[in-house]
Amino acid sequence: QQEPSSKPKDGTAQAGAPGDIPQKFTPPTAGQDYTKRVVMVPMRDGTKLYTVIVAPKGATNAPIVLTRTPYNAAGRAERADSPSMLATLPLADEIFVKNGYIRVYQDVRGKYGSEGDYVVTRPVIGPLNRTNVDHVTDAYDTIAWLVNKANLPESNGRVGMIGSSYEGFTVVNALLNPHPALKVAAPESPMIDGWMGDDWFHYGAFRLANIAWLGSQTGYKGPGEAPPTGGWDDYDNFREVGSAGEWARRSGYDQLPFWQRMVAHPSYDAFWQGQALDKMLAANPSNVPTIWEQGLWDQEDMYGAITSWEALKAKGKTGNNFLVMGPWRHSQINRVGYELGPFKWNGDTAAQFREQMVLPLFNQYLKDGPAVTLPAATIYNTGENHWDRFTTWPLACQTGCASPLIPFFLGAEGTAGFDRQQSGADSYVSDPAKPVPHLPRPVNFEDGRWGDYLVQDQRFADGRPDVLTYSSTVLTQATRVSGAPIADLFARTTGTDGDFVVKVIDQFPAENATDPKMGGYQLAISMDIFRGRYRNGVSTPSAIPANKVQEYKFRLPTVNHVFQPGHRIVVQVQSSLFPVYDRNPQRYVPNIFLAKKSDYQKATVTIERGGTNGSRVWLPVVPVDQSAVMVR
Ligand code: PG9
Repeated sequence: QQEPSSKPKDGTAQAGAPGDIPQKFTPPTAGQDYTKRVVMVPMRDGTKLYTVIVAPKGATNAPIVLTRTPYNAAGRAERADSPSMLATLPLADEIFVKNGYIRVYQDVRGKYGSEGDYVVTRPVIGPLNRTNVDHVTDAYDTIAWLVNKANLPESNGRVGMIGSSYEGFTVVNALLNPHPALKVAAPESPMIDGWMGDDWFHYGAFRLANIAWLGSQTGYKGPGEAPPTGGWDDYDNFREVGSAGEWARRSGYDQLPFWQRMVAHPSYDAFWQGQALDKMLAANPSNVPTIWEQGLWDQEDMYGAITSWEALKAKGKTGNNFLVMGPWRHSQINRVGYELGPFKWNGDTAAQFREQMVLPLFNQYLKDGPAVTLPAATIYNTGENHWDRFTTWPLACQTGCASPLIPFFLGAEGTAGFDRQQSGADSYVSDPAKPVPHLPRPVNFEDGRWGDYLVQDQRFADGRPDVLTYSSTVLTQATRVSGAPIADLFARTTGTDGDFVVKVIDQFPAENATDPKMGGYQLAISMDIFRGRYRNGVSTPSAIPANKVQEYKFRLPTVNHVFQPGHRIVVQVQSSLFPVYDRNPQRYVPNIFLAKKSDYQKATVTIERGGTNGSRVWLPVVPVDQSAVMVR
């Protein structure tokens, strides 16, 4: 009889033989056109941050583009598992790959592969951050490490930063004390002021839409899911539960420190003021050439890029401070930009931004490319469907612009116009049990409509008994608006608190022979919400005196639009926009997060019109021909 051999000649497995998984498996990378390495970059406090460096194979003297993210650096640096750097990195990086850049993604401290503790949009060192590290120091230390030839011999020692939303927030932090090697920056829809108009509140109205983010993002260090919401219709889900605080309690968000901080700071107090990055930039303006990007229909961060650009401009930063606003939803800038909802644009506007604006600027400062002549503001003209390139912006504003804002008055029987209207008033009952939805129901935040909700045809709301619609006559001439409208309502309510939503709408001609379903479309070109308790100051909430006329004045998102002949200018007013925003109980309570079901009450809201205190929207109306302030 033969002894069993541990080395069978036919290759079949034998008892006691090693398994099919070798100690080490290294697929050849010879065909790969890049190298990818993961390094733990040390910060000044000893914390190491997980950093993915993707470099073209054989690169020398190459510039670096850095993104600091809470969204998984490893995942951000891998669109596809491919030997090609172009396919490996995200679509928005194609401009950099084609131009020989080194691309770096880093996890912010405490998330995914990075050490340390995670603090949501960590405030800068100071009263709100008693440690000796923040995103300013982490960006500084990272850049110092990257430009050290011993660490990254392929680099030319120059760094640009880019990123959208939270990643834009980290770019702006780096500008507060830029490392000398940071030569150019592109904050895209950055989170700048979480209370005034970016992710958490708009003028004090809390954004229920973002609450799930907290669960997935701060419930776990790595990937996580928000707690389940229940039924399909988020309108019902949120309505049945009551306040945002009760929703948080039932879903477990009340265990999360950032949620607890939010509940402790419902007003614009030192907590929010102390982390408003536009104010910090104004106090400490950066000299780094910066291109600010903002979507004109950004459903998440609609506020901060333009206010930051304005803050720097006010400090004399002109030749190196550029604003770009395109016809985009949130972060669409990193994807394709041919269309939004039913609207088709003049080509891939997002690619145009990346290829014709970002790349030349980055090439200039990171590669000694030709000097770029970017205009001060490049803003898509959403009425004429093309880019406008302005040497100055805005064209009309309250003070200091070539043109003043012009009042557009609400009138009788649903009319509106630039002439002062006869005195009168219109009332509606705002019922928290039946809030006005932000989209036709059922509303589900995961159904794919969230990103386009701001371009939704507003006729679904027009005609509701709790929505007032005021229309101009049919325009016989084109009317251009270029700047930020200001809503200015004079209203009384039977309640002691209340919200005001104002929409500026372009209503299309009733008949459209080419695309019949677009006939009569109501496109909101600007809309926002204001919580009435803040009418006397955003940090000083107070009960509204019932049945007394009060003024509610607030800036609306920036527009650059031409209303065409045959269209109408329309304004809508309502008192809820749900469930994007939580409902106002309409009875004054100290903290709406903690409102009880019994606090919610119907209120009759009356909008005053005509006379000296007639409700109006101040529109940035300017002549249509602006060629004198445009570059081609
Ligand atoms: N808008 C998202 C966000 C930023 C900052 C805080 C919370 C959420 C984002 O897209 O990153």
